[in-house]
Amino acid sequence: MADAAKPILLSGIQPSGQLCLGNYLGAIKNWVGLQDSHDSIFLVVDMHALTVKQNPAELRKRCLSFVAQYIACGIDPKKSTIVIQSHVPQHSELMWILSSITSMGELNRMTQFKDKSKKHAANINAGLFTYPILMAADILLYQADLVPVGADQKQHLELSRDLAHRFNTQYSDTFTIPEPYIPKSGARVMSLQDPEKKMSKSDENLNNLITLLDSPDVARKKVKRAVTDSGSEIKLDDSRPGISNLLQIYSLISGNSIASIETEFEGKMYSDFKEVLGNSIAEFLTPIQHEYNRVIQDKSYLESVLNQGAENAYYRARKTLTKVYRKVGFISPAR
Ligand code: ATP
Ligand code: LTN
Repeated sequence: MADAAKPILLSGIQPSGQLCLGNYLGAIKNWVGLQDSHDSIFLVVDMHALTVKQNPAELRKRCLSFVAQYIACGIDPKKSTIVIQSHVPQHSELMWILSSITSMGELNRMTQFKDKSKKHAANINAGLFTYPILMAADILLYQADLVPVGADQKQHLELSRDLAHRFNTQYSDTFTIPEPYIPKSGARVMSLQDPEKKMSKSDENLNNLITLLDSPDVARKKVKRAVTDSGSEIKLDDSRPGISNLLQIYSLISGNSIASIETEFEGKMYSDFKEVLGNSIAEFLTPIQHEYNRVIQDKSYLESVLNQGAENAYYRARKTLTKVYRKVGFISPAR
């Protein structure tokens, strides 16, 4: 698993809502593609999820379900480390150290904080504000070289890089400066009903997203209901975000280029295109769901994946944190 010759890759997803096509196309698809060439760590970031109100029983269930979905999408626990964030206490310990070198101004600029504060106006908690520091800790703790994420995480990654650089300069070389990996297409899949905003797994309107566990029929229906624009041409066009989004999704799922899809559907109607797209999404989801249903029932297998993941991650995290504590001037505890 930990292979010194390979660059280190790390990413994570919050167990809030249901994993959706946006999460898959923006992040998980690339995790799968990169796991052979990288020493990879994939987190289920349950501590991040607490920044929005959660039902404890559901959160617990969802964490396990996310692990099973990672595996069903093609993450192989024999090649990669899958970890639940709260299983490794060093994440919050490193966060505290990094908090002292992060300025309020830097956090104030984060657009996700602004967006989420608007969305959860009754619960603008300190965790929501300091969340990007925890994300930086997740990454720097494992000395990650590469972080595959969707476009919405670019700003958080820049902060992680700045903090790594700042710590290295203030003390001495300690952290690897992580590189973002943001795909050229798929980095921003848009909502089906409101294609001006991104598809988001915790959207209350489930018609806005296709989840990885939607039945084929539900997925087809959601595609059918998706907002398209006035006009009838099936063409990529910035002024028509609805059809452009569907085209991009189809291109990513089918592997066909946008140009070849435009040719395929020349002179056809939106409804023809939506039918083909709905079927291709259903076809894409079926084997994932089949594998998910197998894995989620095998509790002892999931437990062993998580135990192994936590053990491996803990060892690596402790190594970094020991170094960090020494550099900032903490005395090692007496044994
Ligand atoms: P939430 O609605 O709970 O905030 P989210 O769907 O925005 O969730 P995150 O947990 O914030 O998902 O992100 C997980 C990963 O999926 C990140 O790498 C993020 O960039 C990526 N991602 C999220 N939404 C999209 C999207 N619409 N298109 C592409 N990538 C996305
Ligand atoms: N902030 C991310 C989730 C996340 C993450 C990470 C992504 C938490 N820690 C470390 C990459 C690396 C989000 O998607 N909202």
